[in-house]
Amino acid sequence: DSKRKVMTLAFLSRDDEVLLGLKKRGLGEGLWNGFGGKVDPGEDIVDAAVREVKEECGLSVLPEDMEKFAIIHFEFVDDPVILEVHVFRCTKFSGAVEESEEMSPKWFPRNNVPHSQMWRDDEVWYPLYLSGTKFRAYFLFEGYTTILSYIIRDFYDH
Ligand code: 8OG
Repeated sequence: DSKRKVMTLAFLSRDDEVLLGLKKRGLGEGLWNGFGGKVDPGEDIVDAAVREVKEECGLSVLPEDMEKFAIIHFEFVDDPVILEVHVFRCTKFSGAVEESEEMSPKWFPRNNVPHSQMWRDDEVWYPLYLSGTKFRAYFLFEGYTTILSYIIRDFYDH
């Protein structure tokens, strides 16, 4: 299915803080987000998540410490491409936080992230991340700021 783009997104946390990056270019520019990007052809999704975290914020995560908690599909009106985003939580990592060309990283209190400067859908599902719930979701966007409809269900439902 050539119209499906598989992507990763990882949230690293320590104590009561979560590391977000201010995106400096491309999709989501000007927004705070976890770290991630496109999975390369033939690349394992977890390996891609590890690679993107390293590239974008300098931290190293072992593949077994990438805990998948969500798969979110995004569709945009008048765009045939469906984004399939695999979302991970990590509490174990090593190295030092470094700014990259793509992201400017900063620790935030986990309970107080800047929702007005994040993707609109995050406000809907971020509480599930905080509570440790696994889920699947689908969001239909018009442009990049209007959610027309969405569905959230248990991770293990089909
Ligand atoms: O390759 P690039 O850096 O452009 O990848 C985009 C990143 O943004 C990737 O990690 C997936 C993530 N992303 C979306 N849509 C949304 C969204 O609606 N919310 C959040 N939190 N992240 C998103 O592509």
